[in-house]
Amino acid sequence: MITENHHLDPEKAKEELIKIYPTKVARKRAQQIVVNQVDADGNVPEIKVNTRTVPGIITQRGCTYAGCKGVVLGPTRDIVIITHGPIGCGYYSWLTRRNQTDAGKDGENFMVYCFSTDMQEENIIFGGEKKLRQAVQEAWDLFHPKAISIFATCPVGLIGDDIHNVAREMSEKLGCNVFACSCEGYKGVSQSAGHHIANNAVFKNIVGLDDHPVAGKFKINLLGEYNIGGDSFELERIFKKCGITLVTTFSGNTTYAAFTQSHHADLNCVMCHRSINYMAEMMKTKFGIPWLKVNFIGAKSTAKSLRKIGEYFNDKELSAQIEKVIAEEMPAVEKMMEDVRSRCKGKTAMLFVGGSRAHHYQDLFGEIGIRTVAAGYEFAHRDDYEGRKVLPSIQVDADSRSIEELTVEADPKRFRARRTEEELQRYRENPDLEFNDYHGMMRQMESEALVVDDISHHETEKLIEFYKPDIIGAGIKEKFVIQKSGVPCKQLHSYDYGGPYAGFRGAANFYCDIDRMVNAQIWKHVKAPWQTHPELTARFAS
Ligand code: CFM
Repeated sequence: MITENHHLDPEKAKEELIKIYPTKVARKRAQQIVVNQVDADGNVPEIKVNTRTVPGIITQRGCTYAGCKGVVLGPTRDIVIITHGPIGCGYYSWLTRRNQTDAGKDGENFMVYCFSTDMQEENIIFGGEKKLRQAVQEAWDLFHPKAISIFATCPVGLIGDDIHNVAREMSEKLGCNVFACSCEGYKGVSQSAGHHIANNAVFKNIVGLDDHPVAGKFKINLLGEYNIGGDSFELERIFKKCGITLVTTFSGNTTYAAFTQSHHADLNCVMCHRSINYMAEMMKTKFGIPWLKVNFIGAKSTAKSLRKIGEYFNDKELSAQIEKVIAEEMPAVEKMMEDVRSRCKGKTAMLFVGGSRAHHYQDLFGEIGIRTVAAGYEFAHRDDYEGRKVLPSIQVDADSRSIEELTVEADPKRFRARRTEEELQRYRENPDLEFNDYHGMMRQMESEALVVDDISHHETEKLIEFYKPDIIGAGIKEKFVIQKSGVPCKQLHSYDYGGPYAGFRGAANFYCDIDRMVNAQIWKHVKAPWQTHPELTARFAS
């Protein structure tokens, strides 16, 4: 059933979103909200992104510390993670992201702990390095971990504690790999800066430390998969069944030791391009490992991604096994897909999430006939929207410039070209493969869909009024505002305690969860407080 809403003019929607803003703000937002147009060559309009949020606007974004400590390094179980700062940053980022892990054979899992230097006023005034040294020592004495990482919070950068020097000193003293990240919350415009800082830290301090050969055939790393709700568990199951050797994931359900061996892989598969593309590029330059963009969100997408891997390795046996696995897994998922689609077809979704899921989940919704009418990222860059081909034309501003760009060169001993020039050429000619490339979200979205970067609270409300979508995928900060408007909200960060949603079984889980949400009658009866009590309505004075 297609409702009349679908004929609404997206330009009108855009106007609605920004008309309340002061002129300067409206002008800025107008460049960050784009009506999608895909031409025959796959070109899409330019969108302005990765810029500072206007103060006062309620944004979905997080901070640089969150992207570094929480997102990229947090999911690795056996690295002790010390937050250097006042207790709040550590405490409120403790176990709030659902990156799951195995206990591990050695039982070394520090993810359940919250390590913080708990800086007090005295440390802010006289410096916190002494306290940080003590904290590292204490962590070492208690756990003897393989590595300890230190994460700076805002005050640390402001008072100028030299955390890298402390890390060096303690590394020598303890004989343990101690390293630090200058990921002060204010360092970038969002958590995206933190991803880059974490990529640099892991690459500089861990990747390539263990040269012992890794056993197994068809060795890959999975980059940008963080085991939210157990996604990595499902993907590990599938890889194993296909006979693909997973050296490490960056960084869901993995270990320090696996990172140290990651340079033995022959292919890097990139799931979340935003958070980990730096690592893929650096490993390509230093070790000669090419990368492919994959998406394991959606059953058909999973099959497609497995086939991409098969094509890269160009091995008959592997390809046959991949086909066998797909043939075994698909019927059950497809049966459920058809059933759920019969109840969801024609419904609409809006997705506003992070830096990759607003794209990936469109596949999953599409499989059950739900169209994405509007979508956007919180903190992605133009390449995530428009594809990597725009990289040369991205202007580097002051905010991006404050993040270190590592100079990486081919390792004189360990660089190994994985494929011949001929093979590389063949891969490049196949656009479907996305070989060392990512086409971005907009190219896959339909023309006329609305693309909104760094959406605000006000704009979310306006979009709901305008499109009346059947479901919105977003996060905890938005969830209850959306639901009070009578629209179900699926949390696509934490999965609302559900999941896994990746791979074949994950897709089936997702279909069921969405079926239950969009077909529940309860949402039609929800009245927001301001609908029943109009005196609660407020207006901006600008
Ligand atoms: Fe990548 Fe992520 Fe995402 Fe992300 Fe995140 Fe996340 Fe996300 Mo929340 S790494 S960009 S910083 S896929 S925590 S697992 S869900 S915003 S869309």
